[in-house]
Amino acid sequence: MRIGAALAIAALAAGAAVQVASPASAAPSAVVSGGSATNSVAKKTATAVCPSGTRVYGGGGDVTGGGHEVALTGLRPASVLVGGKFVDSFTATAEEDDTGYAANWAVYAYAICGAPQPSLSIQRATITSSPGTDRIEGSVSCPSGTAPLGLGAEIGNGAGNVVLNEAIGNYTVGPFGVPTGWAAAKAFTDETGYRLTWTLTTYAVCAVPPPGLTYVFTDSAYNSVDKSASSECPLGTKVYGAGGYLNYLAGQVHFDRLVPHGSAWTGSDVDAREDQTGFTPNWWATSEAICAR
Ligand SMILES: [Ca+2]
Ligand SMILES: [Ca+2]
Ligand SMILES: [Ca+2]
Repeated sequence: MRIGAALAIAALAAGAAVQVASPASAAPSAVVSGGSATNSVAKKTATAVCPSGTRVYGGGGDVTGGGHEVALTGLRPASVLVGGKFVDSFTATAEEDDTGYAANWAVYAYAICGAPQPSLSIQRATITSSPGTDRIEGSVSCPSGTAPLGLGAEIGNGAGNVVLNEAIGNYTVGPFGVPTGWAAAKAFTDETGYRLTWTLTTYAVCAVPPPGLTYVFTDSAYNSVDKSASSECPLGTKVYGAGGYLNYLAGQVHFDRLVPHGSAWTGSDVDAREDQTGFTPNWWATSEAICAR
């Protein structure tokens, strides 16, 4: 894998003239999962660990059995060096609402993993709430020349009173014609508010743009019921990362599921739900799939 990355970097440095005879596939090579226990503990996490020699591109999380009272509150790509080798993973966290939830439920994490990508890094930024704040909007930029392959967002110290509302990213041309990679996240306090201090961390897994890099956004129906949205990658590409967005800026709708999908991992899904007491206005959900060859 290291040799493949070195060849890829050499090819980039030399421009299009260099052809690598058998380049390492840039596409994700594995989607792995991990699950929590199934019980009624109020906050649980699950971690999916990438196979040895692969790096995390992105991932997702899925709550099962959570009804309208358990929300995804953390989607976190991570990388640690163990004995000089990267051990990469994706962790999903879910929490019961502030009034609790009697039934048993579980959370699953999915990690999209593959060959090391040139200049891969995990960027993060944390914002702490001010007293009485009902929302935090966070963002991170990718290092120059790199684009987000995967996304993440995580609430700290929300104690079931704060839900994620957005984890999206893109590679867009800025005011001076320079492409910039970025990720953004939002979180909101619930219907009854929250007095304590909480945090939102935004994550982006950044790398040199792989061939065919495309950001696909798909909106659900616009109404006042639980809903899903699915994004399909262009033919010949696979999903590297998943994201989502809930258009209504309130803490009364949440992510129940935000995952890569398909037997060949060619898209992503978002399932979004209203809270325990429901939510009257119309709203929609958007899924994002970050796709490349
Ligand atoms: Ca409850
Ligand atoms: Ca509350
Ligand atoms: Ca409500």
